[in-house]
Amino acid sequence: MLKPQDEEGIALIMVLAILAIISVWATTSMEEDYIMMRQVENVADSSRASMAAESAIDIARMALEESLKENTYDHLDEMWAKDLPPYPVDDGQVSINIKDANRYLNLNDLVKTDGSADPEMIAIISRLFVNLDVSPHLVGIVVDWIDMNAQVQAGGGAESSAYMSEDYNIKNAPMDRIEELLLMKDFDREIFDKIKAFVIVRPKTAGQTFSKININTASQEVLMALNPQLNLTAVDLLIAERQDVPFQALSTLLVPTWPVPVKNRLDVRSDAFIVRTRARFGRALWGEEVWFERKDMTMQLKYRQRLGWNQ
Ligand SMILES: [Ca+2]
Repeated sequence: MLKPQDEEGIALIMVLAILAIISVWATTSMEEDYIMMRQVENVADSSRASMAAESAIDIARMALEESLKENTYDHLDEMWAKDLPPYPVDDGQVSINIKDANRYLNLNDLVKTDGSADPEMIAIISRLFVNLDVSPHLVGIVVDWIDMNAQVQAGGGAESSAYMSEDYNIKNAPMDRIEELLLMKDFDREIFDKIKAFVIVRPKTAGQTFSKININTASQEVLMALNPQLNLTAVDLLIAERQDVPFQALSTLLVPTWPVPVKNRLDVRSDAFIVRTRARFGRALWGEEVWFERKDMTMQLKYRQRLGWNQ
């Protein structure tokens, strides 16, 4: 049986113990409150960043639709094409970058709609690769990755047997992402980095056998790959010419120097645009990539995706 003073003693110990527990709880709670405050701040920053990115997309769409009203051709001197520095908003900043998809060569065009290889596009991409110091046998590897048959391309290709040691199979279907190149035989990051500024991956436009290349926006490298009859000097001359006055119709293009089949692939306007927005508020960074496709006088959103930190 406990004596009264013992009971007091125990009561005191219990009070002390409870106090200790409370003080530990209070300290962690203060830390949690601080973490909570940081979290609230982060959430506020990231929602501001996502809203800023959202507005940037709207602004990009307006700029693109405005340019549709102005003329029937697209060129690098138009408002949408200008590279603007990041724009300050409150204590954050937003940037918009718009590129037309028609300045790039579409790798999916290496294979026709019937699933067979397109020799003309193979020649174009091979010229691009050679000019970029990339082995042209890699073109055959891309063709085999996309085409539905299991026949290895002459001059170097790779069908399913080349991927036996991988934990994935050959695709035998159009590419969905440019990064698929990194899965293909003999490709590596260095080659990918050399070519990524000149090629794109997109589905074929309905009713078209290939994506058109805009002669007003295509780079020197793409123009040289397109036309085997134009050397560097001639392409630079063409670029200087379009800087003075953009091509408004294909008929104004120097007809004799362009082989007709290649000319069929050209246009003076673009039908798709890639918008990249980045917004930074506090610790939050929000990036998005959006595809717009021209439909009559409007821009239709085809897809949007969030960008990673390093994209
Ligand atoms: Ca194949």
